[in-house]
Amino acid sequence: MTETQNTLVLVKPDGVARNLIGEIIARCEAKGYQVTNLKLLQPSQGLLAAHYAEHEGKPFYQPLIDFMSSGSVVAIQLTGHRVIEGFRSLAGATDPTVAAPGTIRGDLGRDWGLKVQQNLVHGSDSTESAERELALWF
Ligand code: D4T
Repeated sequence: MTETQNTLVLVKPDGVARNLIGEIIARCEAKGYQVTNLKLLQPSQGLLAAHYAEHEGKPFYQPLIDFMSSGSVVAIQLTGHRVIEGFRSLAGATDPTVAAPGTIRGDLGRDWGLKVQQNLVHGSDSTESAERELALWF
């Protein structure tokens, strides 16, 4: 039997502004994952810089930081076997235009013609990222 995993899910400011917090959490719970920690916060520049350190220097970095600090974010610790991979699958591709129908980004997201994709959610991409990110946000 594999070990239970934890992942960090963020409902980004576009998801909060569009009143999709419940819809996004409902999809996680309907899949069978458990919400084991949750908070609504306005992330600081320092927290976002640490969270997105791997993207520093990329053309979408500053627009990404500006977007992520433009409103409230919901941080969720989601728990279950293979939840890191499972939530990435629920979220869909980074680019909401091509994210598969049935996924959060495919069903609820679109391109708004901005410098950064507003794609509703973040999900950790590995066990190392999940541990690092959960320690930052909780
Ligand atoms: P996050 O990290 O938010 O879950 O998204 P992904 O794992 O799907 O994507 P990412 O870390 O590669 O990118 C972080 C964030 O930047 C936006 N982005 C990304 C963008 O606007 N243009 C791009 O070309 C890329 C790669 C979207 C998500």
